[in-house]
Order: sequence, then structure tokens, then C-alpha cells
Amino acid sequence: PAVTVEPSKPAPVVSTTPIQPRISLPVGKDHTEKIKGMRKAMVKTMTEANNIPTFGYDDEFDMSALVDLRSKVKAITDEKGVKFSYMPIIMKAVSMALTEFPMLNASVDKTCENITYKAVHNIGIAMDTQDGLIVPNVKNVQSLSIFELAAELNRLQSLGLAGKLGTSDLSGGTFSLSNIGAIGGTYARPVILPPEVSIGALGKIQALPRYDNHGNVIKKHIMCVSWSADHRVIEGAYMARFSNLLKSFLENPGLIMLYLR
Ligand code: CAO
Repeated sequence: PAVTVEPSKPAPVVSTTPIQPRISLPVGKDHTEKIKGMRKAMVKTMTEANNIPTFGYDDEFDMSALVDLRSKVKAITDEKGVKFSYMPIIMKAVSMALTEFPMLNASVDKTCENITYKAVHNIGIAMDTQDGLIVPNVKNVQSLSIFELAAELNRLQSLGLAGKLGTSDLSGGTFSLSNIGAIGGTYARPVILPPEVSIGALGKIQALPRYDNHGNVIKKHIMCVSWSADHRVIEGAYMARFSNLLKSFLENPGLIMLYLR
């Protein structure tokens, strides 16, 4: 794999302080300023994305087994200095599902005449930073362990918060995820990052009442997931089947173990 992670080396501690835009406005007076830097890049990408005929597909995933699993391994990863959120497990499961649904890990050219199925899974993670939205990607997710993914995500998050992400971390993404649930909310409408063809948004994991197989109401940890895909090349049914496979991995983490290479 292109990414090498040293598990025994503690990753830098990541601040979880909420990020607010750094603007101080004059009181009682309008203020106009140039849109520049990362926000200027966002203007270009998002305007381009708006020309793509996009469909949305949403579902809710029962994350109860994963909440339990994470609470069991977190002490081990904490000891190794790696902050372990749900993202590394979700990324690995997404990569395993992408292997079965390669059309979602693809790019199209500007005129949408050619589609390229990507050989690697470079999963972009939308990050909320002082400078605006940035989407660094973890390279070769298909060949990294879940622990290596956690360490790599810590590295990207630290660099992102410090405004120090380089071009190599920010380019070459093949599929994207936006964990808006780290801030709050349920469903979202994520916008595709061209030339990619699909993106997923993850809502906040919430403890909610749901029925079990015997009709009893029990407490479950529910995460709403919202997908957007380029409808010129992806059919809704294809996205729904991908989402179902991912759901089965996340709801039954034992399956991840079974199919992990
Ligand atoms: N539901 C419930 N809890 C969540 C969660 C979710 N969806 N996502 C994260 N958490 C929890 C984590 O498990 C962690 O809990 P502990 O403190 O108990 O360990 C805590 O919230 C902080 O997590 P984090 O945000 O530091 O780490 P992460 O790997 O889950 O997410 C990142 C990293 C970069 C995706 C996230 O910090 C972020 O910036 N999200 C915003 C993305 C965004 O702005 N999207 C919109 C793009 S379109 O404008």
C-alpha cells in the first residue's frame, strides 16, 4: 500500500472543540469581502457539481452492534494514542461494499462520454475546518487495516485542523463520505465531488426505540445515511443494493471479519 502507518507511534491528539468561522463583523454595518482560498475552490467545485443530474437515496442503519464493538476496542486504541471513532470501521465496510459495486468507485469525464473504474479505493472524508470544507482522502482503503485507517484519519484530521493538508492528501479521491453526524442531524443532501460519481452522508447515531424480531420495542442506536449519485451513470437500484450490503456489514460486524482480506 502507498500509505504506511506506524502503529506503535502515538498519533497527535485531535481537538474536538467545535469549529466556528473566524469572522469578526463590524456592528450595524454591511461588510463585503472577496471569497478566496478554500472557499473559492468550493465555489468552483460545487457549481460544477450542480450541473450533474443527481438522485438521492436514504436509509437508516442499526449501529447498536458497532457501538458495542467500539466501546470494547477503544481502550486498546486509546492506549496506542490513536483516537478511534466509527469512521475507520465505516470506511472499511464501504470499501468492502465498493468491491462488489465498482461503478460507485469511478469517475466520469467532463462530457460524460467515458467512465473510469478506479483500481483503488481512495475515500475522501469531508472535514469541517476554519478555512471551510475540505475533503482529504485516505489512500488505498482496500489494503489498510481498520487500525491503520484510524491512524491515517487522525493524521489527516490533525493536518486539516492546522490548515496544513498538502495536495497529495487532497487529490486523487475516488468516493466520498461526509460525517455530518459528528456535528448533528439525521438526513442530509450531500453534493457529489466531480469527477466522482457518488457520495454518502452519515447522520448522528441516536438511541431510539425500534421493534425487534418479536415485535418488542427495544433501544437501538440508529444512524441515518443519505446517498447522492450521478444519475447519468448510476441507477437508483444499484445504489440501493450497495447501501443494503453496507448496512448488512455495519449491522453485523462479524460479516466484516468474515470477508476481510
Ligand atoms: N454519530 C454519533 N457520534 C459521532 C458521530 C456520529 N455520526 N461521528 C462522530 N461521533 C463521535 C465520535 O465517535 C467521537 O466520540 P468520542 O469523543 O466518544 O470518541 C466524537 O464524536 C468526535 O468525533 P470526531 O469528529 O473527532 O471524529 P470522526 O472520525 O467521527 O469524524 C470528521 C472526523 C473529520 C469527519 C469530523 O470531525 C467532521 O469534520 N465532520 C463534519 C463533516 C462536514 O462538515 N460535512 C459536511 C460537508 S458538506 O458541507
